[in-house]
Amino acid sequence: MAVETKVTFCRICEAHCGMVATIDDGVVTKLRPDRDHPLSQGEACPKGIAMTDVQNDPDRVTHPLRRDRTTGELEQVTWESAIADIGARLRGTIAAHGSGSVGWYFGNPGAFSYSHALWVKGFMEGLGSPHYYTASSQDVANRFAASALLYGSPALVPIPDLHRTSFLLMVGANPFVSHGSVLTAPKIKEQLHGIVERGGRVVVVDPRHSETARHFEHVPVRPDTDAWMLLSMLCVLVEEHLADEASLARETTGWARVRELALGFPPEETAARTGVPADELRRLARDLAGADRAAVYGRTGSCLGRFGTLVSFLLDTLMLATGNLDRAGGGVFGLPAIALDEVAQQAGLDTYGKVRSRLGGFPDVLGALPASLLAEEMTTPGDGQIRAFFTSAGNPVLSCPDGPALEQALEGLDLYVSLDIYVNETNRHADYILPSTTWLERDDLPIAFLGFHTTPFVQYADVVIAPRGEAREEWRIIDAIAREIDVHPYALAPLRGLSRLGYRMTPQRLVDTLLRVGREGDRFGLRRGGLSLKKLREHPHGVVVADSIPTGVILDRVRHDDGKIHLDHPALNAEIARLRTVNGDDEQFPLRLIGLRELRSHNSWMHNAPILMRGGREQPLRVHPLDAERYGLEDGGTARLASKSGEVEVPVRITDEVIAGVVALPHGWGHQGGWRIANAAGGVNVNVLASAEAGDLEPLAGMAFLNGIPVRVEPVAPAPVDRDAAAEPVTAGA
Ligand SMILES: Nc1nc2c(c(=O)[nH]1)N[C@H]1C(S)=C(S)[C@@H](COP(=O)(O)OP(=O)(O)OC[C@H]3O[C@@H](n4cnc5c(=O)[nH]c(N)nc54)[C@H](O)[C@@H]3O)O[C@H]1N2
Ligand SMILES: Nc1nc2c(c(=O)[nH]1)N[C@H]1C(S)=C(S)[C@@H](COP(=O)(O)OP(=O)(O)OC[C@H]3O[C@@H](n4cnc5c(=O)[nH]c(N)nc54)[C@H](O)[C@@H]3O)O[C@H]1N2
Ligand code: SF4
Ligand SMILES: [Mo]
Repeated sequence: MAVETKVTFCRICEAHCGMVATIDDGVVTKLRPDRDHPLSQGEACPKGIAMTDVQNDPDRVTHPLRRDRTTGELEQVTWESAIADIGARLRGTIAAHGSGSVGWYFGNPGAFSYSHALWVKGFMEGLGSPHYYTASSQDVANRFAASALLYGSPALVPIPDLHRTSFLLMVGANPFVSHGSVLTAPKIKEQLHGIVERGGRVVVVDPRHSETARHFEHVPVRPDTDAWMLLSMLCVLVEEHLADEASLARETTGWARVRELALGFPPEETAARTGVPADELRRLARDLAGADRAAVYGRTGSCLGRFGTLVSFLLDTLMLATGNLDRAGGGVFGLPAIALDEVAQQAGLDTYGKVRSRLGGFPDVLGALPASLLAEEMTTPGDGQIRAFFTSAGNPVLSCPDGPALEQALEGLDLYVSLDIYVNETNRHADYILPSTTWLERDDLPIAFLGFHTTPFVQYADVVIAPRGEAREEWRIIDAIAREIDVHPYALAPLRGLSRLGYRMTPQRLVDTLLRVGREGDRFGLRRGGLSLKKLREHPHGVVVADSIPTGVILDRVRHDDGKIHLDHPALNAEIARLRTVNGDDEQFPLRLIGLRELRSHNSWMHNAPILMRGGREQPLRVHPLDAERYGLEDGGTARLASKSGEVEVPVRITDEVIAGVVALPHGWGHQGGWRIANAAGGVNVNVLASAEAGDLEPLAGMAFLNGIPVRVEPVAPAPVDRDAAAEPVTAGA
């Protein structure tokens, strides 16, 4: 067969870089950055290039596997027998315990497939079970919750207008490594440097001198203290009469209350907790207020503490109070070709607190409940106990608090089915692992991310290569299971109706329709030059829809009845009051543990790619020299790291990139799945140190507390003598 190339785009992270795949004799042999992509222009990162390793990985699951519960052995079975048995067992569980006994955890890579995302949501809506969980309760749910409170819709989220801003305040994000999140901005390094080149500033608030902070101004902050810092900045704006009172009066209600509360947090009083000197913070607040066009942006570092919803609310409130929300160069609201916020509203899916979790009473955020509670939901008897469970593109044993408890709970289920491309630490407990597609094996139009593009853009990718082995697209697997139990897997009620009459929508037809009736759509021929899938196919490198995001739109888009942005919320005010009750120091656990993302890791699923694992990678704990000395740790030695929830042993790297009092360790390590290279790489599951107790979750979005966990360290072994031997590279098949 001839060698051919196909244009596509990477769907590992949110940058969605353009790629060109080389296919030789039915195998993807190479991925290179697409020079003709209008936004990424020939840039990509090591993970995108390494996707060929995942695509062709000998450890990939390419046939349906059934696990014998007594021996633990996995055996290959046919699709027909797998689907039939899953159907029969689900029917049994539902007949005995109702459809509310079925749960689904939908992991991060699932969000990078429109068809997978739509069909899981559709399946759960069709089934009518509230047990829908996603990675968002470990990631971003509180950002959406804050939007629900502020704007009346969880789906209205401002992004920093990178092209036009002259001052970017970045709180807890590291785009030099992550490449941006809740923000789609390929070549983001260039975009950030561009701000400074235009005479502007980028200020990075982070407990670690991160890869991003190293290039810009860095404000070291103690973990989990952003709420105090941001309230102090608001306090300065109020005290020094710097707030844009006119826009606040025009656009918001409730500012008076926030004003009054913020005055209770002068920088002089919060400095001891945040570690940011009062005069420095005052200057920062003045500079933000005085900047021409300022944007305030937070990401996981702002979401994974104990006050994430409040922090997200404060980030936007700072933009509002400085007159920068919904303004060029400030925080702007994308206008995507498919407006998910509108579709979600029409379908009644833009929910916050529509249902509450059975345990803990947490509000749903966009329909999802706190995944930290999964183990307890499976083991706590009563109506609504989870007895049948699915994971797709997820690995909650490594990504959520207290994986060991979840592993145990999974073993007690009537049925557990996973849709994945690997045997991972979670689905090794499944009854069935159903081989699924990689993004090279399915078409896509990334509807979840269109609204986060700093340059409005849309691209459709066709299938690059047929699924390996017997792998199937996730939506087809879901559809097959749904048919077995007579569920119509559509989130939109009219489609469920049509399905009952025998018409089953496909994802492609659905997304084409949404595109054509959307803002840029061709209205089925009524609008010449408008978009449709057919049209997008004629532009394989994608279509830039506009040069920049329109502003002055938010008051038309807020969903509150009075058409204003709401700042006064009893729930948030209670969070502000709760700040007074939490103790800064813990004698037993004097250090704070934060996470870390690495260029050559992607959460838990790329540690089996030989290219990325070259050079004997390990997962060291980053410790400041002062702490190393105080606790007797040596560089290259081993430390026992303990929290109230668990403990692990890790190698030590002494570095002043973390501030004193803070230790950092990446998540997604500690493999015990079917991936040989990843298993051999060693490392630990950092999330055994996180708490899955309901009382430890953030109350307004049920998010896990993963950054700023109180811990202690102690040495367990001296440094190995021969460090070169310890750094032997791990090779394929080891
Ligand atoms: N290479 C790579 N890229 C990725 C991923 C990956 O695993 N690897 N994962 C992807 C995913 S799923 C996501 S959600 C995004 C995340 O994207 P980002 O949020 O940009 O990435 P992180 O590296 O987690 O950055 C969080 C930063 O917050 C800091 N931080 C920790 N605690 C606090 C705190 O209490 N306050 C403040 N102010 N800062 C704090 C950390 O030191 C870190 O530098 O990245 C995506 N991109
Ligand atoms: N301590 C700590 N914990 C964290 C975080 C942190 O910063 N610190 N970050 C959190 C965040 S932001 C996130 S998003 C979560 C991620 O947590 P999860 O979404 O639970 O897990 P992933 O590591 O992304 O694992 C994804 C699984 O999907 C599979 N997969 C990959 N591609 C595909 C595909 O195309 N189809 C299918 N069917 N399967 C696929 C992989 O084989 C892997 O098993 O982790 C969270 N956990
Ligand atoms: S930054 Fe890397 S992982 Fe993210 S989309 Fe681009 S190539 Fe893929
Ligand atoms: Mo994430």
